[in-house]
Amino acid sequence: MNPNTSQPWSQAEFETLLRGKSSSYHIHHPFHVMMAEGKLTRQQLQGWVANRFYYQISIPLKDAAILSNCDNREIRREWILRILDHDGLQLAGIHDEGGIEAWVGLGEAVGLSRDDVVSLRYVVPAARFAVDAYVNFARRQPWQEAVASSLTELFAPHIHQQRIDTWPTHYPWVDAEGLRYFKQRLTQARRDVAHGLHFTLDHFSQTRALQERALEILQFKLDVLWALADAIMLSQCEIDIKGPKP
Ligand code: AHQ
Repeated sequence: MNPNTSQPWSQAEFETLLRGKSSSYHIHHPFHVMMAEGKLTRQQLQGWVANRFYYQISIPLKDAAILSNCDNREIRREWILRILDHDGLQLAGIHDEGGIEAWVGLGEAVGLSRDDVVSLRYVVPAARFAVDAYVNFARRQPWQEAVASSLTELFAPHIHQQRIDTWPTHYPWVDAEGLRYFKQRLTQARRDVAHGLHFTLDHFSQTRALQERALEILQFKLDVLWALADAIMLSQCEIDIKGPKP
């Protein structure tokens, strides 16, 4: 590692530092650990799906904010695919329902109604605040910073695969069709990360200060995902408040 704090790290060192933040990824959050170990109740799993829907429908708004701020046509041509992945498309004979529709299907697979999911009635305030912090970051910050914030997806294939591997055993009552979203993200996330990482390594390696800013941005987004899991766990776990009953 370059000991000179004014010189940029090499791109390989910089990538290692970005990937090194995996320890803060929400796969390690107690709620997701409980999920992977089969310890969630039906209601807790339903609560997670219903609250995460707000994150899913917010991703295209976040990506549209990046597009609206981005003056680079090559970047926009790649980035627009992310919106289509979630919103779906009907073009030249191709019909893709999209990830948001697949998440509604996940909701129905865990026993929620379509209206339970799309109405957002079960989304708790702290979950909204965490997600809105991410969307507003993308709206207000330079598009290059919003690109860097998407790199939590460096770690996403692992958590999607974990759900694909563990839910059938731990939650056999969930209709397997509902896992479609996780399966399609395995390839989409890898494509997104290849693009976002290449840009981030290149753009932010101009100076050490920019590289350190990219690490700070990635930590912000890791904290968004962690706070979202906090909100869901708090809303879904019985809290036995000691002391005199109100
Ligand atoms: O389903 C997810 C998704 O579409 C995205 C887009 C990307 C971004 O632009 O920030 N991040 C992301 C993530 C998705 N799913 C999360 C999960 O745990 O299911 C993981 C999340 C991410 O790692 O950022």
